[in-house]
Amino acid sequence: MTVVEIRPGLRLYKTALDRAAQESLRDQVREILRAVPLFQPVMPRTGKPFSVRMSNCGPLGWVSDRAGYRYQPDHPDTGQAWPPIPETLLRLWRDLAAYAKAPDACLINYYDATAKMGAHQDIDEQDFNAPILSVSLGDSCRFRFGGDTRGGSTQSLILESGDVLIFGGPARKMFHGVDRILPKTSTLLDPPGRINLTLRRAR
Ligand code: MD3
Ligand code: FE
Repeated sequence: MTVVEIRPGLRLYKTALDRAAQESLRDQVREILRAVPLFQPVMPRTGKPFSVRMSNCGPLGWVSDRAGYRYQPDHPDTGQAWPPIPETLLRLWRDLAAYAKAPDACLINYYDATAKMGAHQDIDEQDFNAPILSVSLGDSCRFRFGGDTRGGSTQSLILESGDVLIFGGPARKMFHGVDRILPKTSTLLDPPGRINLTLRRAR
């Protein structure tokens, strides 16, 4: 594992998870998704669907529907409580995030080859002192990030399967998104695509 400080508060751990650890985490996510299947979030007010499908684990999960963005304890379609966060992820948080409190939310994003995520800030949480930890599995993507206002200069980097990114301190409220998935760059997932797991403190 090699660590790169991209900018203050933004650290990239290349291959924090080796292939065996990625396979194990993939299998745990597959089990979680049997209990709480991917749902199709839509934009508040307009109802326009996201191209990314989502689910969650942990005490709270992030959802988006016509009523707005929020954290809630259960699946928006079935009412099923979110399953616990896998131990592998909690260990990454303990080892890399350097934050006293455990995460209370883990968003699971699934991207097929055509999915992307527009530039946004993560500001639905109550505790901005807590960092956010993100784990990538499957196909690589081009991740884009900028400053704390929309429309300034941006940088991009390629995230690969097993990479972990941590956003804290001055990087916590930066704009970011996923430009595109790079198809056929990984054999980890079947069906192919990319899974991103994001650990947060919502409350
Ligand atoms: C920077 N997910 O779920 S992960 C998200 O790859 C999200 O699925 C992207 O943005 C994905 O909200 C990017 C990296 C990430 C996550 C949270 C952040 C970057 C962040 C919070 C603050 C700043
Ligand atoms: Fe985000």
